[in-house]
Amino acid sequence: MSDRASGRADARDLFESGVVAAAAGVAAVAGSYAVTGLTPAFVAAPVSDFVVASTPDAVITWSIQTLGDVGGQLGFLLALALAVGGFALASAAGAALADRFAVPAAPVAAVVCVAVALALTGALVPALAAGASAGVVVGLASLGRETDGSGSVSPVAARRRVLQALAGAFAFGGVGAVLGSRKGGGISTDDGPVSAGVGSLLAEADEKSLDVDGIEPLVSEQFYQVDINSVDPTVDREDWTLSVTGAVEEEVEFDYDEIAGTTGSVEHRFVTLRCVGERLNGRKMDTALWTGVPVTDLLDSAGIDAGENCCVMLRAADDYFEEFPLSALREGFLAFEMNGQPLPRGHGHPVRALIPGHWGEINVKWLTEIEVLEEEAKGYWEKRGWHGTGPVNTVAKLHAVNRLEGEEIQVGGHAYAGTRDVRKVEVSTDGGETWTEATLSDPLPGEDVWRQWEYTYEATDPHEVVVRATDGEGTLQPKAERNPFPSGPTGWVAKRVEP
Ligand SMILES: Nc1nc2c(c(=O)[nH]1)N[C@H]1C(S)=C(S)[C@@H](COP(=O)(O)O)O[C@H]1N2
Ligand SMILES: [Mo]
Repeated sequence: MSDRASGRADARDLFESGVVAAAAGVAAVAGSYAVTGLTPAFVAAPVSDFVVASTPDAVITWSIQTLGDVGGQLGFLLALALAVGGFALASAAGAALADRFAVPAAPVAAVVCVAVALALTGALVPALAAGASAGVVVGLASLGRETDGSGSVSPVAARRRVLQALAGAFAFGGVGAVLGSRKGGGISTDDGPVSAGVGSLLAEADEKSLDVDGIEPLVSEQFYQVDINSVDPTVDREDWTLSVTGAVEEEVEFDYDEIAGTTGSVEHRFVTLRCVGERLNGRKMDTALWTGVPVTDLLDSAGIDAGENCCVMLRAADDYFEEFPLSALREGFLAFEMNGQPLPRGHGHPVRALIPGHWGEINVKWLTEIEVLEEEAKGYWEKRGWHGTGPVNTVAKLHAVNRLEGEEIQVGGHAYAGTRDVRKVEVSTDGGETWTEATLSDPLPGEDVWRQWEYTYEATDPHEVVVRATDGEGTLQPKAERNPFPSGPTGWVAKRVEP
């Protein structure tokens, strides 16, 4: 064989091996996902944590403000790609090793992939699935591996190897995606029956909801979700504990039954949450009916002298932590049900904190520890420059513009001012020159609940609609426009309407 020809054959070998390795990488990630779904045992989960941890804070802040949820999705795609690349390298290394010792490539590639997966997640069964899937793809590809006598694979056989490997990757990818997407992390999301107390409160919310197309009812149908990680922790109710530590007379620990079983103090509360990082007219503001217990009793049993302690640090199973005043926690609530169902995994199963009137970020999910502090410290987001531990800003959102009969136009949305409540919402249909009061939904029981607003008028020419809320203390929502970073968006929502 000429040098040129053998050079070409080498290049072809390299290309083939690359494709086979990439296919094995896809199969490994898919095989793991098939067993784990989107849980921490999925091989891409630690890779995703690593991507988040290595992204500069300024990039994350920029992404939150300009890309919104898409930023997190892009980050997770990057993590998936890195995981596929990592397992491609692992199976290529396995194949090279096998080649050197003249043993079959598939089992060696499988073993190397199992080792890598184990090192990433520590979970044996998904690691075995990742390794087996990669091994099968490498094995499929070597079925076509006859050589042409010179040590090189013939072009036809090479093409067959590549096609077999790709077919394997597609098959594993497809089956893995389907199987994995059915796993919910062990917490059932089926709607079971709700207690009588919850049922009548939900019915009340339904009745009080305004009849406006295009806005959420008073109890949200789709509750937003914000997490520091792409993959939520899976915390078992039976294994979960909550400890009260730090500057206390005696550290105490509670298990789930001790929290949820204290039937005497169980309450249902309507509570609205809003994320400090959302856009002014964004959708990260929602309301649910939560069932739980007041925090004060737990604090009292640990013995805290409120006078001497400034604040608390709440810690969670996803390594999230937020600090805020002890006085705010004293008003707080530990929720274990949402709209009459066990707290869903994405919202903090089994127990989360709800702190009245404050930005969403201190409403810590998957809560594991309440540490009482004598000196102030910074939480996860405050270390990154945010100021999101305080009370929410007042806002009126404009989410619906409906054309009714004739020249009638209906606009509507939600207004929220935390524990200050909403006194009125005003609408201008001439760009802010004149204002009219909108109809507000009747208040729901609770101290930290949004309202809906609605306004119907007639118009034939294009115009600008502006809305603004006034809180229960009589303070008008500030007009000055500010970005979400660092302490939440401000301004009045305005929208051009063309009848
Ligand atoms: N453990 C934990 N708690 C958390 C978060 C988190 O990433 N981890 N995100 C916080 C933020 S920024 C917000 S806005 C709310 C959102 O709650 P939700 O996802 O139930 O809507 O949860 C807060 N609690
Ligand atoms: Mo948030």
